[in-house]
Parts: sequence; C-alpha cells; structure tokens
Amino acid sequence: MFEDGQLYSPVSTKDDGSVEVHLGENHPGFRDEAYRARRNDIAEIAVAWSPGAPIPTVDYTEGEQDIWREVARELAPKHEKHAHSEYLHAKEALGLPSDHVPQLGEVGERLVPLTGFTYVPAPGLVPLREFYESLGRREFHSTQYLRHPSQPLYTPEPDIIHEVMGHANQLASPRFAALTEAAGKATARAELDDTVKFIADVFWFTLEFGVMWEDGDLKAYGAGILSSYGEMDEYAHMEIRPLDIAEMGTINYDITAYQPVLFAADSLDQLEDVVGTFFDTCDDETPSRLKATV
Ligand code: NLE
Ligand code: FE2
Repeated sequence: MFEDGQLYSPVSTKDDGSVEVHLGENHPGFRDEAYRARRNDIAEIAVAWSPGAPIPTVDYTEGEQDIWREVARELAPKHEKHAHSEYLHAKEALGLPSDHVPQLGEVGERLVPLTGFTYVPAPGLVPLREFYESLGRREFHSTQYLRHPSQPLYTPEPDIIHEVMGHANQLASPRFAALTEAAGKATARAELDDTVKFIADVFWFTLEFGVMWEDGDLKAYGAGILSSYGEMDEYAHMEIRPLDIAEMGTINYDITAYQPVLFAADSLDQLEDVVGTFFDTCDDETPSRLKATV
C-alpha cells in the first residue's frame, strides 16, 4: 500500500509553510480530494506544534465522528470476546468516549492518573529512535487523522483510532505500560541502529500484534489487532508460534496486511519474564548474539 515499506504516508512542508501528506496510489483516499485536503490540514496542526506547547485540538467533522462511532461500535463486542482481560480492565478504567473522537489532551488526562502516559501530536512517521525514546519517558506520539471511510475495518496506516482504541486502552494497564516503557528505555541505551530495529521488531510482535493464552483461549493484547475489527476476526486462524525473541527480531513481515504469523505468550507473567527481561537487558551485543541462534 505504501512506498518504501513505510507504514505512514510521507509528509512534506512547502516553502509557504503549508503541509502536504503524500498518499500512495493504493491508499483508499488517493482519489478523494476532500480527504487529501483534510489530511494536509490535520498534519499541519501537528507540524506547527512544538514540545512544551499545549496539545493542539482538532475540530472533527461529523463524518469523522461517524467513523469513530462505527469502529467503536464494531469493536466493542469483539473486544469482549477476543481481548485479553488485562486489556479489557484497562479499557474500562480509561473510559474513553465511543460517541466522539477524544482530543489527545483528554487521552493524556485520563491516562496520567493510571500509568503516567501522555499523548503528543505526530503528523505521521516519527523517526524510530525518537518514537521509542519517548515511550521510555511515557510519552506517546500519536497521529490525529482518521482512516478513510471506505475501509473502516482495517488500515495499515496508524490513525487516531489505532493510536487511541488500540494503544491508549493498552497503556492504561500498568503492566503493559511498564513493558512499553522498557522498550523505550532499551532504545535509549542502544547506540546501533540495528539494535533499535531489533527492539522495534520485538515490539511489533508483542505490544503491536501480540496474542496470549488465557483459560485455554487465544486472546489478543496487541494494539494493532485490537484496533482493527477485520483483523480481530482472523488472528486466531493464523500461524501461532511460542514467544521467541530471536525469531521475532529476525523474521520478515509485511506491514500492509493481516499478520500471518503471530507469537503467543502463555501468560502475562511469561510475557514479562521473556519480553520484559529482553527489553531490560538488551544492549548492542544482544541482537547479533540472538541472530546467531536462528
Ligand atoms: N491495522 C490496524 C488498524 O486497522 O487499526 C493498524 C495497525 C498499525 C500498525
Ligand atoms: Fe501502533
């Protein structure tokens, strides 16, 4: 869907200060002029923001509110059925609105008393290192636009539905928040870009697309599964492998389709044991040592 294997559409700033989001030809909004103009306007708000300034708000249209409502309505019963209880409890504690798109400032205000995470705006791709290092400070860079209305059930491109319904609900759990922070701290210690990439890949197969056994059922806890009501129907039929850091850090994956290979934790304790310990102890030697084992 996107050029260069990038999850996000590239954003550029023109000489007159205006911002342009470059949707790929396969993007469902490519031929939708109104959608493109809207994406530019929303990106401009994030580009204009600088750290320390108040979190900017977006005046969402009725159409955008409708997409939020539709996805929230579709996801609710699927979460009840397929989401891990740790996520369900966190979602309940956070209490995000399902009838309107929350502003990022509001998401942060709800998260802070639970786990200290705040949300700051991102126009699109934030460089990998910067994105993860911020997680180490319990700060989440979030996009503010909504997916194209023609494809509400799945988008490879992270939108505010993914960032908030997927990640913020997850980050309302102290245990998932601690794992996320640990991934960020590991990145901050890493000097090599290869190490950062390895950490990001382990993050992808855990906090983004992780599944976990619970009372004999395979539940989802990854934000990327939990924000897509299309993928929620499919994940249990994928190839399920046991947690394996070396494999997660080396396997090739396509970021634009439902994930065909998933890694299942036996329990939250095991996830913390295996993945938490990896994040806590990973240094620049770890990836090459692990790669030699596969
Ligand atoms: N596929 C997810 C969704 O539709 O919400 C987004 C994944 C972003 C990594
Ligand atoms: Fe994500």
